[in-house]
Amino acid sequence: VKKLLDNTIIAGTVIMLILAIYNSGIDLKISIPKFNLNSVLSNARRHITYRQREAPKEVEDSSETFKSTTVSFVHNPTDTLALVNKSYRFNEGYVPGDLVRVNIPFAGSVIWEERLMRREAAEALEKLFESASKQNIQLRGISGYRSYETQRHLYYLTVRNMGVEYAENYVAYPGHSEHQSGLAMDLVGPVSYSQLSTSDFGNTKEGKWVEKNAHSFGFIIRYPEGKEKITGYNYEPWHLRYVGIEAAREIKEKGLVLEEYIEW
Ligand code: DAL
Ligand code: ZN
Repeated sequence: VKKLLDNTIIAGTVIMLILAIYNSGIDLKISIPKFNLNSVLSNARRHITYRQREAPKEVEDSSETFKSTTVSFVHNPTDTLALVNKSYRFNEGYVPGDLVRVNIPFAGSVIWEERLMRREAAEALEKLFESASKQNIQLRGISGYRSYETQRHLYYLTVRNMGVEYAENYVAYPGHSEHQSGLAMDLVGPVSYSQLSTSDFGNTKEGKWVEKNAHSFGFIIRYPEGKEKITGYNYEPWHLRYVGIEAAREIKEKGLVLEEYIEW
């Protein structure tokens, strides 16, 4: 009995030590998020919401835009300049082959999948965050890679909660989202960690910093103000799309959107 007790005490001490290191933020050179029960529970809830609700076929078919738009498959899905929009879509099973966990701070309730991006984009975004942080700009990621299925549920939930018109202006139809490319990330600033992004982000000091500096790291504000007719979406100051430094610089200098740059 004494031996059993001793072993239990030793095992308990080891576990407590591991938990203490885990929560202390000591850099063990492995990327494990700090344990946060609220965040874990909220992720689990969100995941269950996504998985349990079956988006009925009628909801997907309710979109007038998609009934009237000619849709083709994305020509070059793995290219950093791949054009994904209301006219070009990924097939249902497309998953980028080089998704990695992005090592940046995330807003609390972000599911595991949405913490991923393609390697090149992830590395570029980490550099952007590093530079922002040095200038006292506190950003958080809220949504990176989204599978077809996640997008389908997001679209469905948005239609259900906000109506079809709102959904069409802000949420891509499944298969049509840049988030499926693994090259996009939505950001928030410290005032809205727990909220969804709003167009107000563009007026915050974090939003202004992103607008001014994103191109230096290869990112563009994909849905700018004034280009709604071309992009098909309302202004989204929070949605960054990785295109590489050269393209991002040119797009910014010439005031283009990706559709115009690719045709140009
Ligand atoms: N918010 C963008 C359009 C998306 O859902 O991909
Ligand atoms: Zn987005």
